[in-house]
Amino acid sequence: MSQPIDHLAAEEARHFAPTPEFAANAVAGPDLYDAAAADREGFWADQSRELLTWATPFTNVLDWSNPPFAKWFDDGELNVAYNCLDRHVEAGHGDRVAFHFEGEPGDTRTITYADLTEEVKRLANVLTEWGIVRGDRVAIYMPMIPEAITAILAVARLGAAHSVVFGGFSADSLRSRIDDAGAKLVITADGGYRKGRATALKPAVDQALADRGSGEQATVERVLVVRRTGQDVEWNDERDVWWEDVVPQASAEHTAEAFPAENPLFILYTSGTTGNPKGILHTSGGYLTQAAFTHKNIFDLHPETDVYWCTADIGWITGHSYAVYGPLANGATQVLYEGTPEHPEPGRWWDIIEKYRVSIFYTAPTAVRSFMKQGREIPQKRDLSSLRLLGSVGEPINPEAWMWFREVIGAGLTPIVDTWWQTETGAIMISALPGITTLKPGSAQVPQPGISIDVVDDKGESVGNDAGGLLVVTEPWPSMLRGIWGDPERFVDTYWKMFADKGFYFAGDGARRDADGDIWLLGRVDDVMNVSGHRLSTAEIESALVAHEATAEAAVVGASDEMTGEAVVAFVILKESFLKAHGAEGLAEQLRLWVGQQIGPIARPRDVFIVSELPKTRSGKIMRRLLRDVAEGREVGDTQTLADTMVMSTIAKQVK
Ligand code: 6R9
Repeated sequence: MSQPIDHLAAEEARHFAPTPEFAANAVAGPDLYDAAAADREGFWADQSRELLTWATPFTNVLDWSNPPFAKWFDDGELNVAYNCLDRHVEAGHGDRVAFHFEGEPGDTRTITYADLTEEVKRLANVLTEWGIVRGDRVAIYMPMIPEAITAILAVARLGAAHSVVFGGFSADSLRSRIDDAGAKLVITADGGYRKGRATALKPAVDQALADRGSGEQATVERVLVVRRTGQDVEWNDERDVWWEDVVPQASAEHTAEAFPAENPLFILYTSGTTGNPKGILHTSGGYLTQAAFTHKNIFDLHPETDVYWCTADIGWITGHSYAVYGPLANGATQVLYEGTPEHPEPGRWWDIIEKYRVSIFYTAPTAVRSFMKQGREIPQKRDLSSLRLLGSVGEPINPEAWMWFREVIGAGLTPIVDTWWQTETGAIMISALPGITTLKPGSAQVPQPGISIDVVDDKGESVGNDAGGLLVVTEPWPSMLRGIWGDPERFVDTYWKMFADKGFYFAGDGARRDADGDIWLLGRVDDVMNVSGHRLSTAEIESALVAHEATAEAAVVGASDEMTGEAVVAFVILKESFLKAHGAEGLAEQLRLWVGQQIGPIARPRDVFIVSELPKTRSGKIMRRLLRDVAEGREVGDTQTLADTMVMSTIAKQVK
């Protein structure tokens, strides 16, 4: 088979060139592409020198002598926290706001770069006293509060590695991550606020550290606890310490030591489709270079005037690279919000944008589609005129969701950057540059300057324009993962074996290039459906469904079928306004025919089920594997990573 994925959808005809005003003031110009094309490694070296402050300048750029184990800038030394904090204060920007914090109950704090630097220094002194040194691992299990940012940066400042575990994960998940990384310390809170309630975190930490069977070694010596909600907690006097009892008292003097560029910065666990979560390892100099570069250029950051808000939780890679490291390295002013978009009512995010005059807003398609479902009246009641750039990450954004985002949230004017990347890539790899690229709704568009991407067939041969295939990265990049913690073999097997002879990184995503060479993501290769020998992508059929006026969100899967091998089965959520006006009568059949008209009879779903929910991971990605179980009438598989475990029984009922 030469073409691993068929491409059926019609070309997107809507194109949006940057306005002359935007282009004239844009941070990134076409010279970036020229420089990177002329000398890729030299380009990254220049960017790194320009964007970061190195204590010991590097002379080596890339060491690729032992692929796939890369080293970037490896004879240089820097301190990552110094780059995010002290140097901005030294440059006279201490009074600039680093974070406008908004708690879910409505409490607020304004934290300047000077404040944050001081707080990180205090915590670094506490951790030093406790014996945390370069190379140690520290687990962070916290709500989205300023202390979480402080914790991340204090650990980085000491040259230790953090492992942030999303606060919504269970005690079991926390335990396996603490153990795999061999963490010495856990930083947590009594709890946090979500959906109008105080949720608990400390009990999960207690449980994760308790009841160890024989032979199990607990590596954790101390637990540092922020008092956020004031709820009662169990206390272990030998192990647990309140933040407020030690951090405010600690000295605010602390000199950042420089560490080698390849010093581990963090481990972040990501669950693949099979097996245990993988501890993705990122290091310092290359990671920070690409995080800062992409943040500045893709989000067109003007640090003196912009207010930037990335809605991702710090428990995900997007939170690491675009709510902590990239923006802070660039001296940006950010919004940090603790809670959910629906509390106390569905307009909370828009209230926050209005209140802080947010100018750059980075979120996920799942959020956009849930706003589409609720209706445009909610955002239209707020003043969103401060917005000048929107971003999307996490899944393909369907063209209709893209249009809605631009029209309803972006006043029909703002550019949208659809950014493709992964935990493993560390930073954005494919995206428009907003002052240069003519935007196409639904396409992630172009590799970033200095990034080499291709779409290939199973043999690793380029499929060329206007064809579908597998997305690969063909050259090492600065923020690439350096491995899987403790498992080099799995690192090689998972990402590099598929195209070993070519030395390509296999991302696991399907993609196609259109006639102009722009890249469209087609979904995970594991989710591709084989219907009568045609290999269909999830993204194209889902986008066709979302293009119908009734649909807010859709997921399709392949279910085994006697006639066709596999058949397309669709699960659709309707817009509330449509339901009210028309009801769902006859709609399933209409949607079947609609897909047939939009992209051809081969893609027409065998079944369309109207449902009220879709199964999603906690970071908002649709879990099609579980829908496949429903579609094939099987018992639903492992639902541990679901945000809401009740969803599957709701869907099962609606399908019957
Ligand atoms: C950053 C992040 C990575 C996977 C990736 C792909 C999907 C992310 C996307 C996108 C289409 C985009 N993905 N961004 N698909 N368009 N703009 O999400 O990291 O959680 O590791 O997920 O997410 O399938 O391979 P991570």
